[in-house]
Amino acid sequence: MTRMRRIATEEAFSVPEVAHALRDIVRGPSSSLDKLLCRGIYDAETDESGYASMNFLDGLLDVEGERLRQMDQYGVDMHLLSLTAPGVQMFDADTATDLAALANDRLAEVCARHPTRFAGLASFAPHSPKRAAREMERAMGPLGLNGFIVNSHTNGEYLDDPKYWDCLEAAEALNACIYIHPRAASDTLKGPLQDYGMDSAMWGYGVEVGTHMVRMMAAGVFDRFPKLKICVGHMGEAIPFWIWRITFMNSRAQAIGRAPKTELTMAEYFQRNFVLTTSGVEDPLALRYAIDKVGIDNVLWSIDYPYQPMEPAVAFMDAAPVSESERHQLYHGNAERIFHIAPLAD
Ligand code: 1DF
Ligand code: MN
Repeated sequence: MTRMRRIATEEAFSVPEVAHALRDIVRGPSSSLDKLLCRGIYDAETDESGYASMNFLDGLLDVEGERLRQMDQYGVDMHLLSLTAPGVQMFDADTATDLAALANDRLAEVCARHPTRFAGLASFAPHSPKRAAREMERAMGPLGLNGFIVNSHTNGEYLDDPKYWDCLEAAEALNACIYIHPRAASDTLKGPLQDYGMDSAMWGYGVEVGTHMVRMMAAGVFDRFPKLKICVGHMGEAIPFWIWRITFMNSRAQAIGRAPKTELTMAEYFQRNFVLTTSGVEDPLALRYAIDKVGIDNVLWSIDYPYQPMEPAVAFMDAAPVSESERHQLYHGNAERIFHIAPLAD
């Protein structure tokens, strides 16, 4: 008897070139809320958030050292790596396009060196959508990567905006899932999220990505791209809990002309077009609820390393109140299907 394969699906990394470019951004004039956290990670001397003391940068830049050692120690077979938030979306479109390609090259190299230990989600620059679509084809073709990552808004705009639809069209055509990961709330959303440490993972990230998801569903994006798959972390960014009310209120808004007509209900889009991962929500009741709400085929395990420690994420899923066949799907079956990861030979 071998133990169950464990594939973690929201695992962050970076490369020195992107880290340096983010340090330049935090020293520049931008007033974006992402600067708070990015200072803590990339420019420790100017940190005002306290993040610097967590020393995330070492964990992000390391893939084949300490990370792999911990994966061995805790029985984590594979990390599905993605360039950490905010990815390339704070850079101008040309820089973002170049750095996405560079990060994707590095990612493909590390996956090729360790084909059973690492898979990867490719970055792209939404603000140059035509070039992004070509990079997406390169990533799923010659680079052999496994899907895409985008860090929510780009310059305060969301993927319901048709200017980004080349990217959605490419993902759908490639049968490749887009993981919408958080970044700090856009300038137009950030106001009351800036105090008490609420800006990032405690609350702001979920507000940002949940808003993004509802915008896409309510805009009818999935009528245009019915086969598009979107993955979100953090047990669905609270949407599983809200979806009944979102559905009810959206149908009312449609009836009185406040929302566009859509072919399906919000609940139907959520069921058909979204999958979710457990990152950073190690609550057995929330897991059970999410599975019962969206179906066992649509929930995947993740750690969110290095922002969350590996050992408790494994302990959580080992002990979760699910059947053994459900645990198989959570730990690897769904990840293999959604992210084109070869199953292990029996
Ligand atoms: C944090 C959390 C940072 C997540 C992240 O990337 C991140 C954090 C900069 O705790 O500040 O990916 N997360 O996904 O929850
Ligand atoms: Mn994360």
